[in-house]
Amino acid sequence: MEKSRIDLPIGVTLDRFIKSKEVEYPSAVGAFSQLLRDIALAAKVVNRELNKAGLIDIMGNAGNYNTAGDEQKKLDILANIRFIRALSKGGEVCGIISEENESFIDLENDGNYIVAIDPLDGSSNIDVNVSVGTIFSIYKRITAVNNPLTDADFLQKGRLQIASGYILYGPSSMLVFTTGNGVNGFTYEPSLGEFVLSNSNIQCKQDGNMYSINEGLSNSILDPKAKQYLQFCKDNEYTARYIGSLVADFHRNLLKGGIYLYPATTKYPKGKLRLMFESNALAFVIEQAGGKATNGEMDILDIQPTHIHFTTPLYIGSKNMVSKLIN
Ligand code: P6P
Repeated sequence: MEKSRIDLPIGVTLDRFIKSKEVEYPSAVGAFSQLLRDIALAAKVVNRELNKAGLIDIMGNAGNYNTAGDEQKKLDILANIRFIRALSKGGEVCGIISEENESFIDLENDGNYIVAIDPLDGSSNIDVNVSVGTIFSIYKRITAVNNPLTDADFLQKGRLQIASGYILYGPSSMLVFTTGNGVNGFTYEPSLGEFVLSNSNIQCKQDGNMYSINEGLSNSILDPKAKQYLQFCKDNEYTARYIGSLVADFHRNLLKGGIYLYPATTKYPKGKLRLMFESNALAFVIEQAGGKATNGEMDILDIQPTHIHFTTPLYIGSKNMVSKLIN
């Protein structure tokens, strides 16, 4: 039976939106709703710290590197702590993987949900006050309750996500997520301390003329399809827009139409972007909004990860633009 879809008015709070979705999914238990609230709470805390980062000593490098070899910023570590603490407290989450942690975290509880998170993506931009983001995926646990978690709980295909989304910390901060029934965007209203529905049922334009790629990589691209498509964009005088923060580039392309490309290169022959912490979450969102996400050979959501820091080439955005690149 078609689920009765409740369309809520712009301006409704995230809490009321989540409550209304519980009504739409009678089988939904409150735990999942509480998990979304926990993510939103951590986002508010990180947003507050980012807004005053220039005034207290939390800018700059932390002096170490994460598993992927990225230099960690102090705010990377701070955001990681905030989200892991928020997700650990509620009891709904039994396991976490983070871009900032080498291996998985087993919270040793009877929670039903697994969370994969990139606590602060694009952090190289923080010190120059450019938008950054948090990216998250939510999966169901595989291992039966009261058993220790295994790699299988975390190495799930993106197609198995039950929810995913991102927080964009920009001129205004937004939470955009899907639970598999469309994509909705909430703008943070600091005076209320609330995320408020601002973009209902977001649909990605099937076509566009904006492309996002690090042009400096042009000569080191390994994928001929990506090289040909890049030339096609230039021959057709498309607009190049590359912020260096995936969440910011993705969000603009989601709302205006466009494509983001990070192909395999001589420096990153398997691709730079992480499947579990960046690509899967955004691929679920873009597909729910009518767009497409691929590694050039297959849909991102169908890739089977072999380790939690698995990387992949990523082409994501307007369906016709991505289809043109791969065909
Ligand atoms: P490059 C940030 O490290 C990130 O993961 C994405 O947010 C961003 O789009 C990309 O890498 C930037 O990579 O090689 O262009 O600096």
